[in-house]
Amino acid sequence: MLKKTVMRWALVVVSAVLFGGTSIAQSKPNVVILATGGTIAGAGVDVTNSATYQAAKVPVDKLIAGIPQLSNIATVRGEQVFQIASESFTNANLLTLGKRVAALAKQGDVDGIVITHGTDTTEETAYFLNLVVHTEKPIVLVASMRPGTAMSADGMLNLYSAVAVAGSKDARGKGVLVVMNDEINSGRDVSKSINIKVEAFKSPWGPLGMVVEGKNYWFRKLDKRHTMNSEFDIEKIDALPLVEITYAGGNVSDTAYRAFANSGAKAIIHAGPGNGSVAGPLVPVLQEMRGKGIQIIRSSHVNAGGFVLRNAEQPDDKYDWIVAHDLNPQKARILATVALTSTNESKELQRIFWEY
Ligand code: DAS
Repeated sequence: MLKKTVMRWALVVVSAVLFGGTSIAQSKPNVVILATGGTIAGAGVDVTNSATYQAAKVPVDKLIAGIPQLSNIATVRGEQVFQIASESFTNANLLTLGKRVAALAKQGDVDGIVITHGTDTTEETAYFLNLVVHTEKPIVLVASMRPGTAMSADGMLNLYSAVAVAGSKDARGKGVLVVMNDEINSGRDVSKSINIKVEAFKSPWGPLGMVVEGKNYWFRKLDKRHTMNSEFDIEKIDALPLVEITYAGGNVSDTAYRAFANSGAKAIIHAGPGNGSVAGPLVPVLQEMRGKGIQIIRSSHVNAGGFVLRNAEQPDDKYDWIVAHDLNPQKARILATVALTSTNESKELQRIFWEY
């Protein structure tokens, strides 16, 4: 009888270890939530206010207290890094946040990091961290389209899902991630594609996976260089150069380009229509800027994602211009900002735009 009991228990322990049993084999991961503000910390006057509210009001401890189920999937603690709407993010904010993330990622008692953020510039912060933080640990940005005070608020489930992904071993080494609306997107690819739906964040090449009831389902990996495989390291960056974006459509003038050049911009992202096209009268102006040592980077502001190739409609080789590949203008600004901390050589910069 005793022998049978021992055998049964041994089977239970082995199966728990092999198949991820809940109580015996697994201890909960340690996840740190860095709060920066945004709608996920927003508050409206009435439950019907899904679009009228103030961002960056609710502190991180209240966000955590609002989801007691977090303690079932991770040991969570919060830090309030900023409390701002993300359209107000500056390069200084990126540096501060990047250095805090890198420091936490080196701690043995941290298994994953969640960053609550405004939706407006999540795509920029996520790409920046993807470029400069050297860690395999999951770094997950999360936001919401509706404040927590509204009916059918999306922030609670987004934050629960983000903590689940950040605490997952199978999310390691995939680069910085953005979890929104059940999808897991790459911080490199994803951008806010519409400003009024909960299904707002899209990657032109599709999500990396899904997270449903705290479980991850992966479909692909990011091919571009990131995190551990990046040549850029936040621990060696203490200042970020000024890179500006000019938005060009019909009837474009040279006013903004000249103003940015005079303000000390090291690079100008030309957010052009179509294939990052440059209006005829603007070509000599950009050549003049390039002659002054300012890098000219052609990107496209087409909605579903541009794909700017060298020498397709503009003689980039002849003008010594750079193309932003598939990066939208705001992502091109982030990459140019980081790349210019290590080189101002056009061929090197173009290599970086192909690789990251
Ligand atoms: N202003 C927006 C921001 O902070 C609110 C939001 O959507 O998060 O990005």
